[in-house]
Amino acid sequence: MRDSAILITYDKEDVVKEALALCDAAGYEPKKIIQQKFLNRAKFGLGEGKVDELKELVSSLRPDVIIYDEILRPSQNYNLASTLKTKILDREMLILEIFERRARSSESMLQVKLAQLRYEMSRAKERVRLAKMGEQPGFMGIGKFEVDVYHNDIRNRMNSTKAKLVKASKQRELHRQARKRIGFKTVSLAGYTSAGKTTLFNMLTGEQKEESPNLFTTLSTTTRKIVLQNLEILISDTVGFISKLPAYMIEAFKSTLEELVYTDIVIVVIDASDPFPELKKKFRSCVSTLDEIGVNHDRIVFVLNKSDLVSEEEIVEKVHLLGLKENKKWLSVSAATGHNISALKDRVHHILEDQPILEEKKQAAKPEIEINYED
Ligand SMILES: Nc1nc2c(ncn2[C@@H]2O[C@H](COP(=O)(O)OP(=O)(O)OP(=O)(O)O)[C@@H](O)[C@H]2O)c(=O)[nH]1
Ligand SMILES: [Mg+2]
Repeated sequence: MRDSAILITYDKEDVVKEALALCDAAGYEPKKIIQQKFLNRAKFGLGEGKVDELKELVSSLRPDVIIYDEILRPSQNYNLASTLKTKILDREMLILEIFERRARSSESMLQVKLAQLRYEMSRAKERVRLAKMGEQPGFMGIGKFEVDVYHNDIRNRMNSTKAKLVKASKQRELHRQARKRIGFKTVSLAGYTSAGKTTLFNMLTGEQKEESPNLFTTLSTTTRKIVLQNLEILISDTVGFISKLPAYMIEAFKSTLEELVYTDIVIVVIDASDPFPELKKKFRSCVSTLDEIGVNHDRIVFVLNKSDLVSEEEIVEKVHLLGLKENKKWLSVSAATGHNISALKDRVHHILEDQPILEEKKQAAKPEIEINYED
């Protein structure tokens, strides 16, 4: 049976929809949704009047958790939890729980663990601060000395997890170099969660990786070889993005996301069937995540997916509103029906075919000694 929840979120339709999808993916069943204009008030996140209302709701519904669709500071979380006597999951913790449920590969499990430790660490720091101020002396029934021990323990566990991740990252680096030596070109699929990356990946490779309406279906990268005309290329499916993904989570998933920096083409998959405000929000969140990782815009191709659900005119209009029209770097496809997939393959082939020449030119322009050094 699913744990029951009260969901507190914003009063915007697309935000509620995403919050419900997150609850679903984490295995919670909201019994009641509370929509608010502001969720970032100082003491509780919510206004105090609303907290009183919540108290009554909690005593009648007795939810297992309260899901708070915003990032709460540790003190706000503490205030809410102690007033409502119920576990509070904020947006960060909820996303972490989903990642934990879905992680399969040893690397993604390590990444989730590191993200959880970072989350714990930020909380621990606040608790140490409160303990030192004497505001929360009985933190977990322990005193200041033990709080420091706890703090150090998290730090040690973080360091050992990081060391393991560094090893995994070096392994990836070796793979990348090997692929480069063989001369494979690489293409990666990126984009907001549920945009259809895996469906497109399956369509392009003939694979049958899990695709579903759930958020964060894919957490680890899968790579397959495909042949486009005369060119052998490696194509990778990657973890999806979401708005308000905390920086430390991007950090934890860095070695996976790093693939996007070294890949020849990044195909950013966009769900063209989303209403425009939602589409724009997701688009922005993708572009800023890619910027944060350091992906060069020149290597991005935007794919407006799910063209079977919307008219071509509507797609063109949305693309125009996103400001993509001018650079001709987009294509509409349907990963479900196969519409325009061959055009996408042609586009990818065309870009990749041109690239070796560019690279050779660049190398030829370098002084000889530098080439020797690089070898
Ligand atoms: N109608 C339609 N549905 C699609 C299309 N592409 C994907 N979908 C559906 O969209 C949902 C999400 O697809 P996925 O391929 O799992 O999305 P994803 O981007 O890999 O998502 P994550 O792995 O969670 O990041 C699934 O229910 C797919 O069946 C499409 O072209 N048309
Ligand atoms: Mg996927």
